[in-house]
Amino acid sequence: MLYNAYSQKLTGQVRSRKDPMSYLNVILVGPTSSGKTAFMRTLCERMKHNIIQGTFRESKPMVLKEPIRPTEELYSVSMHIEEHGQRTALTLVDTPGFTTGFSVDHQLRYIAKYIDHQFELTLAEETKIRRDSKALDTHIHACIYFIDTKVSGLSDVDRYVIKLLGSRVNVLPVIGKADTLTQVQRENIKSGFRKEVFDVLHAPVYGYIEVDDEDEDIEEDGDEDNSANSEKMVFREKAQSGQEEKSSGRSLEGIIHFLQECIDEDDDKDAHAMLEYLDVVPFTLISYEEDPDTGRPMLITPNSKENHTPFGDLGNDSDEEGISSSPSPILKPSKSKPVLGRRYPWAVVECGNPDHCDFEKLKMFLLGSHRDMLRVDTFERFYEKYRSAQLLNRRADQILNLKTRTPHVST
Ligand SMILES: Nc1nc2c(ncn2[C@@H]2O[C@H](COP(=O)(O)OP(=O)(O)OP(=O)(O)O)[C@@H](O)[C@H]2O)c(=O)[nH]1
Ligand SMILES: [Mg+2]
Repeated sequence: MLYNAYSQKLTGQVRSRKDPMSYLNVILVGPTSSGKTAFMRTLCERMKHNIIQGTFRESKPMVLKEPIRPTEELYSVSMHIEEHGQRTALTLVDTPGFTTGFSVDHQLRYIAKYIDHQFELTLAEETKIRRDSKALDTHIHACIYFIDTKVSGLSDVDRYVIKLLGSRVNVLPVIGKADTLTQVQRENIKSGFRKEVFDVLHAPVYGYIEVDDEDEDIEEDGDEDNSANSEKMVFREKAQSGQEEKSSGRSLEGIIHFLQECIDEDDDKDAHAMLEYLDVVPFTLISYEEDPDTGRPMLITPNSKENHTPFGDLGNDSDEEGISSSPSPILKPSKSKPVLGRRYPWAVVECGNPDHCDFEKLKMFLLGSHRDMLRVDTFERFYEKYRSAQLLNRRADQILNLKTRTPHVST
């Protein structure tokens, strides 16, 4: 039972390439004003010391430099990041938030089409006689989904999003504007969401793992080799098969038990990472407070009540802290240095403080422990499904064309 079979395959692919850069493309989706754009800005700001010089690009000029306003059309920013000795070509795609009613369906279908289009590019490349060896990986590897925090459990929109997008991309649920929620409210939202997603709906979010009963028997018998067993581990998208309401399947407890077995047997590092993820999801996020005139982050020192000024521009190498370039996984920001955060009359909340929210954990998962799993999962599960569906469609079209063209010979 080798959980990390996925990442082993990927590591092989990466090593055999000349370019050691891994591509990670993340899309931000959710209701309007849930904090998507602010999160993107906070992430870019937090990583600015790790961006390899000259690699920052934006599809819409100055998009991160203006004061924040509702996003009207999809845009992206990309950069090459170096963290923990790993290089990642990171692209973040921001989307307009959806409002209730008819337009949710319309907007979601647009996002789904955008994701499918990236698969189509690969399929077109694969079917060329001469392939471009420098073709980029434009697949969307993760969808950070800002859940509706106004209801307990899942809203109708949440269900629809997870159903539609969970069959084509790894959906990572998050709770935006976590500073507006008390500790108890956060815990209720988290536990309500987890229970409904994993135990009731068995919804296809990232981390939902299903293991066939049959495979469990084989594993218990111990008469199959590890790689064979690992191949039998199945991540399934219930929504796509229309089974999301079925009450059978793996509960969160069952998934955790399965992962724990992988760890006990093989000290499997991917299973460790998945266990850590399941312990946190959905992630609470807090984004920085911006200067309303410039859009730059307010300079906030945790203990100071003095007036504050904006940080320097993205890409400037200033020494503000809280945006440390240190490779250590999660830092508690220093008490005297400026941090990215939000100031209230009674306290300062810090985006990067693990006691305040899960921002640092999400960043670490995306760029570190889950990066390769997200990529392999996208290629082996979602792209493969898209590819086979397209090829089947094409074959069906060909057969249909042949039939209509074949002259009917009467006897
Ligand atoms: N208190 C608090 N406010 C936030 C946070 N993140 C964003 N905001 C504020 O919420 C408002 C909307 O934030 P955006 O990031 O533009 O939200 P969005 O989801 O991108 O909205 P659309 O582009 O319309 O879909 C802005 O005024 C932000 O300053 C947060 O973590 N805490
Ligand atoms: Mg926005």
